[in-house]
Amino acid sequence: MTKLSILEFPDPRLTTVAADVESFDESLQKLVRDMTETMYAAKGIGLAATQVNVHKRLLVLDISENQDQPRVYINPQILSSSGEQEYEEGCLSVPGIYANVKRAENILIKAQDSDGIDFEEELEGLHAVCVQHEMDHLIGRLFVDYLSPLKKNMVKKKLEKQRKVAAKEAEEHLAI
Ligand code: QAP
Ligand code: CO
Repeated sequence: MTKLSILEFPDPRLTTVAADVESFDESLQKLVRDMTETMYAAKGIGLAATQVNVHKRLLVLDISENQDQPRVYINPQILSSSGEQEYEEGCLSVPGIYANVKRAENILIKAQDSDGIDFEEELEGLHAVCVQHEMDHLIGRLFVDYLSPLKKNMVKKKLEKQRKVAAKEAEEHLAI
């Protein structure tokens, strides 16, 4: 298995709109395994293909407490939604940043599994938030896009600063 690298905001590749998955072949199975491993290694609960620079409509998630219930949604579609909930979201592509986002409370979703078999699911709560967040990635949207332009710019600055500090620390480490 391969750990994939995760694109970070404001990388323009994160704004790419993904295309439908058409072949459910061995390379798709490997991508699902690699994405799941990458999500677990990064301590995430959800990951969309866009985040690993693969512009196909699939996402993986695991919202279980023991991180032992991986799920995959291929070519997901929301058939209906209702209600509203607000959740403090984060994102592996926006590390260290959290903000409240309002989304539907309940969704009815249709997707395919890794064999290309159609299924429908009714989701609520965190599971519904996670699928909506990951489906946004597939159309090039991030949770920070729901913030005001001012706040979004502050997020950009904070990430630049974090990366600068991390680079400097790595350099000092080498010098010792
Ligand atoms: C999306 O997010 C999500 O900043 C998945 O330093 C978020 O897995 C769905 C993470 C909230 C539902 C509710 C973020 C890990 C993971 C960070 C994630 C970080 C380390 C985020
Ligand atoms: Co995300």
